Order: sequence, then C-alpha cells, then structure tokens
Amino acid sequence: MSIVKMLKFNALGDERGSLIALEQNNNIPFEVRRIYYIFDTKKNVIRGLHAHKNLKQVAIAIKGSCRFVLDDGTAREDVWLKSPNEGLLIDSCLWREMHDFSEDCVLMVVASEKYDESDYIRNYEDFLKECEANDPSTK
Ligand code: T46
Repeated sequence: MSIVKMLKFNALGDERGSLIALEQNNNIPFEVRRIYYIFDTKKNVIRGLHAHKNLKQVAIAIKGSCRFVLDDGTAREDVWLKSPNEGLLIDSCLWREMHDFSEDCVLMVVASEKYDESDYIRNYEDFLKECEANDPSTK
C-alpha cells in the first residue's frame, strides 16, 4: 500500500477564475487547529527532516512546486506537489522531507493540532524506535 495519499480538491470556477474551499471533516479529514504557509524558500534548501508523533497534516502547493519524500520506516516514496487542486495527506509517524522548492513556491499546510515542539521527532533513529513502538502491527 502506498504511503503517498493525495486528496483532490474541486475548484469552483467561473469566468472570474478559480476558488477552492477547505472544510474540516469534509475535504480535510480531521479537525483543523492550525494553518501555516512556507514561502521564499532558498535554492537547494531541504526542509522537514522530522516526523510527528500525533500530528496529521495536509500540504498543498498553492503556488509553484516542491517535492516531498515520505518514509514510514520501511519504504520511502517521492511525490511532487505542483497544483492547488491537490493536497498530500501526511499522517502521524511519517518521516517527511521537502526538496526542490521552486522560487515562487507557497506551500500551505493544514494541521490537526496547534504547534507543539514536543510532538516532533527530529532524529531518524528515534523515529524508527518511537514509531515502531506505536505501530499496532508490531505488537
Ligand atoms: C512539517 C513540515 C511539512 C512555529 O513556531 N509554529 C509553527 O506552527 C510551525 C510550523 C513552525 N514554527 C517555528 C519552529 C521553527 O523555529 O518555525 C520555525 C520553522 O519550523 P520548522 O523548522 O519545523 O519548519 P519545516 O519547514 O522544517 O517543517 C514544517 C513544520 O514544522 C512541520 O510540522 O510537517 O513543515
């Protein structure tokens, strides 16, 4: 089963242009407690490089593009985000990296929880240990 889960968003277009609405527990599959956006990322910068214990998120390149790497401790998959019409669902206990930001990239992230530094796992070995411990299939 793929670890990359893409959500498609319907654009409500008319002759003036396009509009996408995001709603919690509807096209965003959780309650929304925070939204942030990443922009002006410098060339060759890699962001992320961590996992989250509990946080669920949807990442949307509302402008430009970037490449995500998701790793569940067993497999790694790449996915390009390059359209405001789709979002990457990032479940908890997934290592994520963001690469190859275009100069104009605006990456918006919809999150299930408020910012909490204690939810981050910033070391890959700790991620493997912690997320294996949380994985019901390993019990
Ligand atoms: C994630 C990926 C996709 C805050 O104070 N509040 C916030 O809500 C966030 C997201 C960050 N910060 C502070 C923490 C750092 O001092 O902003 C600084 C940059 O954050 P960070 O280095 O964690 O950024 P990224 O781009 O590596 O990761 C971010 C999210 O933090 C993370 O949850 O999954 O985007």
